[in-house]
Amino acid sequence: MAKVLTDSDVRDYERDGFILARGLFSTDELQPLFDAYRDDTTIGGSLYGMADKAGVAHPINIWHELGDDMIGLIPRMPRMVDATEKLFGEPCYHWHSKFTNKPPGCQAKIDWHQDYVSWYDDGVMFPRMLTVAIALESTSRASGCLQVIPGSNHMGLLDHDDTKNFDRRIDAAKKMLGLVYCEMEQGDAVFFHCNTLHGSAANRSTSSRLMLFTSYNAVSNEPVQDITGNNKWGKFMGITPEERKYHPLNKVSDDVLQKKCYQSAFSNTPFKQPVETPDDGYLSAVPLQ
Ligand SMILES: O=C(O)CCC(=O)C(=O)O
Repeated sequence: MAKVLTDSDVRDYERDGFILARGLFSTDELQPLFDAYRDDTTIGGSLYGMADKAGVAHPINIWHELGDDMIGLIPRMPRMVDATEKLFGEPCYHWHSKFTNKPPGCQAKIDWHQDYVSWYDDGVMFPRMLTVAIALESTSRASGCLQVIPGSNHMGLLDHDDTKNFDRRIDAAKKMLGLVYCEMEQGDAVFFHCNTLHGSAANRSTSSRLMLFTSYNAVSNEPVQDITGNNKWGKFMGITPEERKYHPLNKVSDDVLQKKCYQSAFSNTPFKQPVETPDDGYLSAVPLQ
């Protein structure tokens, strides 16, 4: 097992709802992915926009199937999977992954939210899910780094649709619990619980802010198929209830990036497209230029 997290890290994660894993990947491992993204700005034409509450979009690409290109290998590497399983205390499977980018000067914010609000709607019973956010380049407060509210994982699932009180709760949570700006170097990562409140601000810098997010579910927590809600976010991401079911995660060796055991960065991955856009503005899929 790749020794990424210690028992004390697990305790910190349980208390704070996140753990910062500095240098989870090396620059040598990730730079080819960053270069490929920068060289193909449409990502094979798959880019679409996710708008914030103000209707301003930032580019995202989502995938579910994990193949043998870089973005199919990363979610299957022991340092990701073993660490997640140590935090869960049980086996996990891949839920989905995505790039989120904020080009230089991008005014889009990621509004405060808990990821579990969307996965609850997919029919998941327990918040035994997490995301690993990997910095593909350095990210600062100026470029709109990820922000988390430590300890908010203990608040339970908030009603995101009760917007007035939701905003008040966020303000109160910030006052009571504080706010952490996850400024990171390329290769650093944050593991965060699906009920941890998080978001990010506009990019006021002259650099982009490219991140890779991989989410996992505990194997015991497969969605219950007849309570899939309206699968609103699943439709937005183009992921079907069938794809949300447990499927084995075929781990690869931890040196696959180092040894460049891939043909391409992402050209073998079938990216998803929204099949339906919910009418609440902040989830609308905005086509990008
Ligand atoms: O890119 C970010 O800053 C956050 C993204 C995020 O929270 C999400 O996609 O759920």
